[in-house]
Amino acid sequence: VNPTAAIPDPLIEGKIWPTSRGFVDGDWYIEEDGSASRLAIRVTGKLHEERSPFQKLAVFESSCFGRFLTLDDVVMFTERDEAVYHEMLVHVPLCSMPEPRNVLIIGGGDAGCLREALKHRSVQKVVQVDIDERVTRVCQKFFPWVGPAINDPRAELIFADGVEYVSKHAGEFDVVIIDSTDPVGPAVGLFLRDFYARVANTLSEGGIMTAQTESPSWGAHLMSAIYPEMRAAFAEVTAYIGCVPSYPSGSWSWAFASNNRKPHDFFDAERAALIEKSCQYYNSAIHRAAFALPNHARQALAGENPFEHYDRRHRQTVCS
Ligand code: AG3
Repeated sequence: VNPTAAIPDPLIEGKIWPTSRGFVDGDWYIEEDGSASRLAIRVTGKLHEERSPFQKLAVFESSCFGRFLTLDDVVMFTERDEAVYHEMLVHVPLCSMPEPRNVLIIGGGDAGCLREALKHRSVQKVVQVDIDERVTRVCQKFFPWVGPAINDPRAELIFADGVEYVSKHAGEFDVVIIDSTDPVGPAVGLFLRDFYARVANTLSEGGIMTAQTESPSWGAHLMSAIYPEMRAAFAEVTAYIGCVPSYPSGSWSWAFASNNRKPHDFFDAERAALIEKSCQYYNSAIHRAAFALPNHARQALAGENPFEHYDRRHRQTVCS
């Protein structure tokens, strides 16, 4: 008898194990991951909460992480370490090509990626397509970078379904950045081969897609499901990693995918040296080093879950 047989395919069924889910307990915001572990942030208050047509939004205040945004009770970013995530998602692809001009961001309503992309002088247009306008409006009120970024003349904000948008803009973008939530519920579509094939289609010759792809340690089961989907649509797919302390396990991964460019084919060291002056995390050495992957991450990229033994044991304990 295979006790895990009843567990549906995580990505296709949209039922991921484990899922992150947060709640407030006294002074603590607690995010529980698949009933296996918890991340806790001491909060000093809740600044905002609302339900948009798409999701629940909340903004908390904390002394140590600053303000943070949650969507459907999952931490999207904290002021303390959002720069790590956004810099890595944006500067790695942009510094990997000579003159990036047109950039597309799918998701990213908080304008963190937008802010970073606008740092590149060759960039003429950044289109941000988030389905939920309320994310941008709420972030505009609580986070200082949003106003300047969305008012930049090179920024174009579209509030619509990213999947539909990429279906209609073939060959228009040098870089496409997927700044999504976790692969649960409505976001699952942003992790499937159909979507990636459409993204590949929006890229210009030599174009690059980057995407957030969960934790290589705690989310290895997710990575092992995501990367084969990506490889179905792109010739070159690899991952790079970094440290985002407020995400589950703290170690995080992003995908680098292209049909005709590999990570180290080109690196604009001069531009990186300029950009890194305004960065919290990104620099030339990090750019190169981030592609060095531990063996368990290589395994996940190949579609295997290196921690399957623990995950299965936990599923048996919690799901039965
Ligand atoms: N995107 C969400 C990354 C996933 C975080 N997952 C989690 N905490 N379980 C962040 C959007 C920021 N622009």
